Amino acid sequence: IPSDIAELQEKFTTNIPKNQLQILPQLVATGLAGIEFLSEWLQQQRSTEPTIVGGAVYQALYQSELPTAKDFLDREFPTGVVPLASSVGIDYTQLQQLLAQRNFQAADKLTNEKLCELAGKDAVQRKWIYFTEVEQLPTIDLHTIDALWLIHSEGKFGFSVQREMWLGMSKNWDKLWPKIGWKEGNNWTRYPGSFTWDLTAPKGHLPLSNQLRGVRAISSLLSHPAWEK
Ligand code: UYC
Repeated sequence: IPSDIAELQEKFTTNIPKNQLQILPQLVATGLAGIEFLSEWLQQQRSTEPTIVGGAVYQALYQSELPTAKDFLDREFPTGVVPLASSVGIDYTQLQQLLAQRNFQAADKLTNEKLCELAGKDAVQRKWIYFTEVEQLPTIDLHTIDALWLIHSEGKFGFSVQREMWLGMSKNWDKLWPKIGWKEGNNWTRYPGSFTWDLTAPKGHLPLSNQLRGVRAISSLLSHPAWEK
């Protein structure tokens, strides 16, 4: 291994997450050596909880055109790095795939469908979730959905991100909306065309919660016991 590549690898291994994310594209640019190194690194992370950096490495391998990377992921991480746990037998494979493909719009729609499924048949029929149904949503499933968004967005998206921002603004919705790009001045962002369906979006932008029926549902969701540490 050329010494500059070895140095990048060493830097990646020893650095804090923020710097690891910065080094990642340079490692990928080193080609096969970088891909093999990152595969091994990801394999070693198996024993720990999934992390933002782990998600970014998975994503880098997923997006690389190299068959080595594809074979590795198919073999070792066929459903990604987040365990797809559900306490009610719901399958999150498709959500994981859409997020891995960076199809954030379809993933957002599916997330809403999954929340309805979790809430029960009334919600599935109505196609939106009523605020009184939110409290009973299973914590394990909310954690899975949130971890999928978080880990496939370098920590940018997810309910837990929205919750932290909301709490940081003393639960003031009028402050939160512009911060997460849901409102600008007096104008609500129009669904779907005016939302930003990629990682250039502001922090907390996704997943969406339609505000047509008021804040009670998102308020319950961001207050769910699942997010208590
Ligand atoms: N929409 O404006 N939204 C829809 C958002 C509002 C409206 C869906 C988010 C404001 C209508 C999603 C925002 C508003 C429909 C979102 C937003 C409004 C619709 C599809 C910024 C008018 C068709 C899923 C807060 C002033 C509804 C769904 C229907 C759809 C998301 C209008 C995900 C985050 C107050 C008319 N909007 N929504 O829920 O029943 O239908 O056909 O929030």
